[in-house]
Amino acid sequence: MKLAIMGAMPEEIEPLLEFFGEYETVNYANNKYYVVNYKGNEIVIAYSKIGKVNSTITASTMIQKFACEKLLFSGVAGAVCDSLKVGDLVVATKLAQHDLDISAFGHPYGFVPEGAVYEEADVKLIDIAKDVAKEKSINLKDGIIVTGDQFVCDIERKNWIAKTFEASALEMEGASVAVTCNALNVPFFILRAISDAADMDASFSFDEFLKTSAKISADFVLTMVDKIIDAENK
Ligand code: 4EZ
Repeated sequence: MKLAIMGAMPEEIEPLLEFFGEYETVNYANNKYYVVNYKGNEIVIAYSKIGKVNSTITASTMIQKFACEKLLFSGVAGAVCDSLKVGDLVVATKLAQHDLDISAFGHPYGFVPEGAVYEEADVKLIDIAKDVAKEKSINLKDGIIVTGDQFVCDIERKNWIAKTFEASALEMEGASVAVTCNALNVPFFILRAISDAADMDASFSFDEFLKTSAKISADFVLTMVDKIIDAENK
């Protein structure tokens, strides 16, 4: 089978490339796609660059050009609930765009006509993640992850987002990847390790913990890959 694993920043996919070691590099649409052969399966790895537009291009390319049948996202996020601390893993049950706003017309935040506020992630992939977490005694939380084209480092904005979307964490790519995958009928999974608390210290915390948290997320996704392949070949 063909599997996509994406991140937004180089740091988010470096542990993956290091693990697989050998890959072919394909240049396409202003980006690089790293193609790995793993146990007879093709795994396409890429970092999209930050934000909703870039992540949409990458997810779409992985599906439409590289024919990936499932997509996993690995990266870091800001926590917007008290129970998530730096280094904690959170998997998205569903995702929304917190900066999408046509509320002037009476629509809910995150909604546009013919769309939906929330995009749901694949339940089977979430179940595989929960199995992995249980086996390895890793504390994996699930929750709503929200996405917008802004690095949130303001307590008022953070609290508004948390309340409006019942969110656990926020970042800048998940919901756009979700919209893309659901439109193209490709099961997806969004995992994030916390790097900061989206408050006034967020940029410092992010700089300090980007690498370590990105590795926590990437390592977890790697442990899922074998299980996903096994489930596929059953
Ligand atoms: C976006 N990513 C941050 C990119 C920051 C700096 C050069 C995750 C993230 C995030 N996004 C971690 N913490 C965040 C926060 N507080 N707000 C938004 O996906 C680029």
